[in-house]
Amino acid sequence: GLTTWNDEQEDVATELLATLAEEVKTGLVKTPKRLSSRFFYDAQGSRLFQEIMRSPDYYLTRSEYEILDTYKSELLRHFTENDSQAFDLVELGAGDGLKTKILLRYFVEQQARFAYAPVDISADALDELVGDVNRQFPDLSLKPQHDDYFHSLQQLASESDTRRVILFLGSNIGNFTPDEAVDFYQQLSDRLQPGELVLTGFDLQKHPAVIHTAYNDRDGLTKAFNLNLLRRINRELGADFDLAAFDHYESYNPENGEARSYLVSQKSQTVQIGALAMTVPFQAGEIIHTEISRKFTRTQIEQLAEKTGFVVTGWFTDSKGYFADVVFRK
Ligand code: AVI
Repeated sequence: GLTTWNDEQEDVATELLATLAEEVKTGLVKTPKRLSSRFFYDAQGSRLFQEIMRSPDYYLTRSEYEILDTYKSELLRHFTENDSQAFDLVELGAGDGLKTKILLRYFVEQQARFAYAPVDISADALDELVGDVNRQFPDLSLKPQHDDYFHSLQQLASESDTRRVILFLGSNIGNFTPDEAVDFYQQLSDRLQPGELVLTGFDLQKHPAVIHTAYNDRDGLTKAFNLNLLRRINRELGADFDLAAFDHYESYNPENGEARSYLVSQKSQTVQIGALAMTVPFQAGEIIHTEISRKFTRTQIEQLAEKTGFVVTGWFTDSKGYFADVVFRK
């Protein structure tokens, strides 16, 4: 019933607050300081990310949108094994589901037999998505889950009556370290049965200037998104970060395909974190590393599949060759 669901939501929220506290406690005493981008997505962070996805400089979303729109019928053939098989579409990090709705609409039109199971770390984004999908596709069966990827992976049963297709879109995979990425597919591989699929959106290596611009957008949305992490820590952990005293800096290294986000202290200052009884000193110009957004080569993607027990059975790119949606089959 409703009470149980609310209780569960509260448990998840309490757990997320505890992980944020732990992250801040350990991350801000490291040299260099660091905080994980997984904490970007509170209500405001999710909204800012939606704005980033509409920015003309953030090409990733448009590229993937083009791919899904162009290849939706081919993707459905992959998902149903050419045989109108029923499947559960499990989307990790669904967000506002803007791109996924292209697939949902087409699959519903084609009367595919499937249920949609979105998973997201942001309760607000998930609530919105569920409301939206219910309105647009009233007959589609929905199984939402408020959780982070790793936890939801652990909940993924190793056996299922319904064939599962896992969606991991938007280059979310790029926010993992190489080791985390291997670990992620290994966990999937361990839980999926032969014939089950993972469709992942990978941002590809390209002219470094294009990538650099995507993370240094003209409207300062990426800057606001990055700084919002400090606002969240102020609110949830009673800290007193002065947002005006920090700047956003993003570098892209074309040698290893890593875009990295930093917050930069604009002056020598001290920050109090009330809930942790912690005082954090910053020197002028000192950074907090907040995010990695990795860009891939085709070879790296194929090696990732091979290493973790998958076979690449589908490779779809946009007309510019900026982005790839790739089918891994267990
Ligand atoms: C969610 N993730 C794939 C985005 C990215 O591109 O790494 C988050 C983001 N960070 C800055 N802009 C967008």
